[in-house]
Formats: sequence, structure tokens, C-alpha cells
Amino acid sequence: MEEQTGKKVILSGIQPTGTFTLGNYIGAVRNWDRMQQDYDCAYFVADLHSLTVRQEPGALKKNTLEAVALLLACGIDPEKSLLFVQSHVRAHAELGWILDCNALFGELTRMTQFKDKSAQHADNVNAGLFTYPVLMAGDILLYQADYVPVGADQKQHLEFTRNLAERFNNLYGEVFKVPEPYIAKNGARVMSLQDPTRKMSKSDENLNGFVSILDEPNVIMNKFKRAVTDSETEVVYREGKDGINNLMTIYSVITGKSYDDITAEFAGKGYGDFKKAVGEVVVDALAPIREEFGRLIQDKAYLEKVCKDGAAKASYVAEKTLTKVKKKVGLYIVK
Ligand code: AQP
Repeated sequence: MEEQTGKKVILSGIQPTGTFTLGNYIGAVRNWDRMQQDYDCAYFVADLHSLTVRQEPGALKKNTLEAVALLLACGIDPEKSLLFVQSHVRAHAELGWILDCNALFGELTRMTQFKDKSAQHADNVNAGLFTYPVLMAGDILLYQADYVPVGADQKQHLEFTRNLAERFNNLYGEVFKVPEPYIAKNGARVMSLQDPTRKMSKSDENLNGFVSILDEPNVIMNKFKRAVTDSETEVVYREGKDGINNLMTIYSVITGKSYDDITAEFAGKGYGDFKKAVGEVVVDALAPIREEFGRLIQDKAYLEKVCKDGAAKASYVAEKTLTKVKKKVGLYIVK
């Protein structure tokens, strides 16, 4: 990728585990659109990753095509960026296996996400959940990414990727670029509207906890109206005011206003007015996406073409790396 444009390569993925939330949008996809100007970007729908948690097959299939449509509706341009579904590029699974054989059991057992997720899904602690960071390392290394946008929850996995890439390069000779974390300027962590100590998640069972980017305006307004706050009245960003802090973060990211400006704007007004204002800016920000998604999802032929073209372009890049890897480890290649 970089070879053609000289730009640095950024890679990011999103799981098709449901409609994206306002958290996915503010914390990730909104920035992905902006990064297309300055970087060569590779964005993928991480369907193989989502299999680590039991999925209903029909829903997974539907969510995957919807995720492609959502990414397009959020401004990802398949002419500028690689946009593909992970399972359509076989190199991910293949490199995953080769890297599995170079990842250590001990280092994988230290991954906090594995510990958390295996506690959450105690009835299905599968091997994929354990080796998830290895598949993720392969996703990144296949495209020789310079940067990977990471939230706090993924820092440990990126560190693991860097270690694995260095170990592989030392053992077999330079193949992989060692990626750096990318901290987005406008990135923010959005918390659940019902429990602002937990992050907003698309698989939250409490539907009032998250705003889906396709929610109708009245649904969005109601969710903000019900958002958990505190017993005070002042709109101010302060420790201990998790609910208000979260609403201020959302309002600030969308409007570009500072926390001080927001406090001044709502001085003397109650939380009710503030929640209404947050709801309104969210409705306005999401309206064009919902409209564009509505149009795109009707056009299955176009979405399938985007997937096919994306898979072909991504496979071309990924296969180059995979072939080098295969040669390095001594797999016998016939042309
Ligand atoms: N609440 C959030 N605030 C900011 N960023 C967030 N992201 C997710 N939730 C928030 C970012 O979105 C990208 C894609 O995430 P993902 O779908 O691959 O997985 P996730 O982080 O596990 O997201 P969810 O919504 O919580 O999914 P489920 O419920 O399926 O586990 C990532 O860049 C992530 O940081």
C-alpha cells in the first residue's frame, strides 16, 4: 500500500456483532473517515473475530453486510481505502495459524481481555478466544501497518503484536513492519447511558444503555432523557460525576465545544435541558448516516461488489506478505 502512495498505513477493524453504537462511531469510525486524507487506510469487518463469542448464524450474516453498509454510510470510501470483510481474505486465517505456532502459551494467558471474556462467557471458553490476539496480530502484520488506532482495552494486544513481529523477524529475517499505536486526536471513550462506569457496548442487554447509530430520533431523545446522572444540578466535568462527564464528552466531541463552554452554556439550567441538547446534537449528527444507510442497504448488488472488489484488493496486498512468511518458515511453495 505504502509503496504506491508514500503515505503511512493505518489498519482498523470492527466486529459485526450488531449495529454500531454511538461509542463505536465517536471512538472509532468517525475518525476513520478523517484519517483517509492523510493515510493509506485498511478497514475491515472482523467477522472471524466475532466467532470467538457464540453468534446466531443468520444474525452474523445480516450484521456483516450491514456493517459494510454502515462503514460506507459513515464515509469510508472504497476508492481511497481498502474496505473488506476479514473472512473474504484467506490470508488472515492462514497467517493466524503460522503465528499461532510462534506465539507462546504463557504470554496469551496474561491477556486481560481473555481473562475478562472467559469469565463473561464461562460456558464457551473456546481456543479462538484464547488465540484472538494472534489472529489480530496477523490482521495488522499482513498489511504492514505503521499505525493501529487502539483504545485502552486493545493496548496489550498491540504490544503482543509488536513482540510477536519482532520475535518472528529475529528468528526468520525481516518480514513484518512493527506497528505503533495511534492515538486519535478526537478519540473518546463513550460510556453506557445506564451505567456510566462501563463502556457503551453494542451487545449490552440493556437497550437503554447504548444509542445505535440507526436509532430513530425519538428513540435517541428518550435514551438521553433516561440517562443516569447524579443528584446534583450543575453541568460540570468533575470526578464522581460519571454520567454527566459522559454526556459532556459526547456533546463536546460532536459540537467541538470545550467543557468550560458547555458549563457556561448550561449555567442555571437543569440536567433536563442539557440531556435534551445532547440528544438533539446526536440526532443531527446521525441523521445523514441513517439516511445513507437506508439507501445503501437496499442496494445489495452494490454492497456485494464493494465486498468482492475489497477482497480482491486486500488479498493482493495480504498475499504478498503471506508468501514472504511462507518462504521464510520453509513451507514448500509451488507456483
Ligand atoms: N464505548 C466506546 N467508546 C469509544 N470507542 C469504542 N469502541 C467500541 N466501543 C466504544 C471502538 O470501536 C471499535 C470497534 O469495536 P469492536 O466492535 O471491534 O469491538 P468492541 O470494542 O468490543 O465494541 P463493542 O461495541 O463493545 O462490541 P461488543 O459488544 O460486541 O463487544 C474499536 O476501535 C473500539 O475501541
